[in-house]
Amino acid sequence: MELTLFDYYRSSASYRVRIALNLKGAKYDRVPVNLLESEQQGEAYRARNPQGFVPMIEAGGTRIAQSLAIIDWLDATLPAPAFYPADAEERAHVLALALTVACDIHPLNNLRVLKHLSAMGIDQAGRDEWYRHWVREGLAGLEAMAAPRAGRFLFGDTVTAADICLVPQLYNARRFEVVLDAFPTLLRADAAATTLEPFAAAHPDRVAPEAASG
Ligand SMILES: N[C@@H](CCC(=O)N[C@@H](CS)C(=O)NCC(=O)O)C(=O)O
Repeated sequence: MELTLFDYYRSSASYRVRIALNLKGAKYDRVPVNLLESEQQGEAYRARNPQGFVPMIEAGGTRIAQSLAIIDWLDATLPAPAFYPADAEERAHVLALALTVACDIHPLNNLRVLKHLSAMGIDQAGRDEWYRHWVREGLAGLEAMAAPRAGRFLFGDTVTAADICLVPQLYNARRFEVVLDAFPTLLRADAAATTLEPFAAAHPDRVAPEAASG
């Protein structure tokens, strides 16, 4: 099946989907949507994804938005390696970790939110403080939730959807110079995951427009 991913190299929700596609060994084409030029708001893109967000994937005649929906669809379509444990309670735990990033941390720091803070007169220092505050608070919760059951990765010794969400969030946190020392479990899982080629190949530096043009 032909897969076309509409994404932006630095978008952490897009980064999640690139990791997931690579883990499944899926071949896909990328169509970059430049968020800094507001292409996600343009008529052409909104005709494909009315919400005006990346990522979005086209698979045959189907379009799927929302990174966790895409990841779930990939998991149902290409079963190995599974992104969630088979046990129902363990699955719920992994999903809770993933949702902590995707629903509680990331949306507060989305581009449109930061732009709106700016429109309300909040300066760069204020926006940075907003960003760091919510990331620190969110990661503290994630650390406490994950630590008792973490192994090499965020849950046990196998990569799950939780790691797929964690790595892009920490990438983002580092860009905004959030101090991460208080989160040893998260740092351990991040270090283990980022050595794996499916994660490394999804990194923004590897897919940046400059990387593509050599
Ligand atoms: N819940 C969505 C969030 C998608 C999202 O927020 N994408 C960001 C980039 S990481 C975006 O397109 N932002 C555009 C904007 O804020 O205008 C998902 O997981 O796919």
